[in-house]
Amino acid sequence: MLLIFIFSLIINPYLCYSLLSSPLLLGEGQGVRLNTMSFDNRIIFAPATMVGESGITVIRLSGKDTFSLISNCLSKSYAEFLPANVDHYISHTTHHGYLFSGADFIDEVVVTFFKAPNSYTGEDVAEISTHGGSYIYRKVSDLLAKLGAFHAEPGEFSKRAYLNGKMDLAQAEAVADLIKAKTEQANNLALQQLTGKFSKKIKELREDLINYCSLLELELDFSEEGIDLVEKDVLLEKVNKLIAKFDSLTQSYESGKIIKNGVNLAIIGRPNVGKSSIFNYFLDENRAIVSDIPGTTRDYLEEPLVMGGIQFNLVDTAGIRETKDVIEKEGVRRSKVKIEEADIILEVDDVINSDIKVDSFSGTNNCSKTIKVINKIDLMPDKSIAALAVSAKSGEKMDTLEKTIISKAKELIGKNNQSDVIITNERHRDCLLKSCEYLVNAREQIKQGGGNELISFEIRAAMDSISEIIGKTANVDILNNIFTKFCIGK
Ligand SMILES: Nc1nc2c(ncn2[C@@H]2O[C@H](COP(=O)(O)OP(=O)(O)OP(=O)(O)O)[C@@H](O)[C@H]2O)c(=O)[nH]1
Ligand SMILES: [Mg+2]
Repeated sequence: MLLIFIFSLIINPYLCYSLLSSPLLLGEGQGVRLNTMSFDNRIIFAPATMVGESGITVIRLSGKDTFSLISNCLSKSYAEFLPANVDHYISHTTHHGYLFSGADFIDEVVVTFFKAPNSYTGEDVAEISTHGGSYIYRKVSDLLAKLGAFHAEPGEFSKRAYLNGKMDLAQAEAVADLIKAKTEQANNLALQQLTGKFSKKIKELREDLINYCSLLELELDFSEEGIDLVEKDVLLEKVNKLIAKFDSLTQSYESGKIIKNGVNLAIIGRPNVGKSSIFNYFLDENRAIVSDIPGTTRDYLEEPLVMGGIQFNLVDTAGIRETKDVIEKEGVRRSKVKIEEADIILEVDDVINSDIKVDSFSGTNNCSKTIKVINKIDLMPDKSIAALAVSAKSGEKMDTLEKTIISKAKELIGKNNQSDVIITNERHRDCLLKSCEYLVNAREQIKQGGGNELISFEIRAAMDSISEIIGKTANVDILNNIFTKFCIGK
């Protein structure tokens, strides 16, 4: 057995090489395999900062002939167009100049040059800093279009970075996550993905799969000689371990999605108990209408909120009661949808009628995701109430309620977080699930004494699915779906 192991180790590098250069797989530094991608050389441009009343606007250009385009509009003098020596500019240097459209002076600018391949996209990139303001942006935008550049699509710079091998697909997705991050935790997760920690984990799992495939297929080549390279018991154990790893990664998505998208916190309860008052208290503004008329909130309201470093989506719902009013009925129906979507439910009652239970809908009472709270404690002279009791009006005990919500959210985030790397992306979770299904099939094949071809087929399929995460295999639809969600200019 030991000899076989050593033998397999010796020949593995060759096998890995031959597998990696096969049409199915691509190894490091070999770019990406794309089904129908056509990669254009147009110069693209977009604002990289918000356009409007601001100090400056940065306009980013990328593409093969970017520098010659700049040389057609950047002047050393503002009195007349004296072309700047763009060809002599060194990469990563910034140059002051004047933008001209023909003989018309447009703006005094600073341009930073990044020469391919040492740029974000891997192409020649220029970033023009103009004065802020939408009029100037429009003038510069018209000028660039006149000189042959095209408005970039959302995420087109990052897409080019990916296609030019500057980052893998998971890293490109992390760029969008980083921009959208509103809390330190979300920011850290995006950074973990951007710096390649997550991709490294995926590559390690992929390497394991490649190695198992290699051995199985090599054994097939030696089948006539009757050489056994793979002990099926050992392989079964390894596949079991891999399935466990995939499971724990997949489960981490439950935490990851909450960190990235926020904890859905729904405030529910009978009409008039003070749900909207609690909602306004947490937001510190009169966002929802509050009145003593039961049934004031008709449609739900949703607002983002950060508490204790955690992102929440705070939802105020219509008071739940039996009603014949068609509009209120619809409000109640929508509230119930929001209750279903909630990660944490704040079930509110008040001291006036706290014996009346909110049980006209199913599945929320006594559930671990529910926090029960009694409002309007200020109206009660005897405050020896057992439950968590607050006053949205006076603010009494509202800090205790906030702490309770934060600790419940932390519990929720920590619950499925046993993996050293956390998944935050639904696409990655789906690829892992698919990959895991193939591994389970492979396990069945091994158990039933299936041939190497069948086991190897399943493992290869598992490998293909996991490769999609980092974009080793990807088709144009997947890429479009990913990059169109980016903002313009990134
Ligand atoms: N005394 C007292 N009154 C409160 C408190 N919180 C809310 N109220 C009053 O209770 C009434 C109802 O408050 P809302 O916040 O509109 O109640 P709601 O649960 O959103 O009601 P609906 O939208 O109708 O379901 C208003 O008159 C509030 O001023 C509180 O802590 N103490
Ligand atoms: Mg309300």
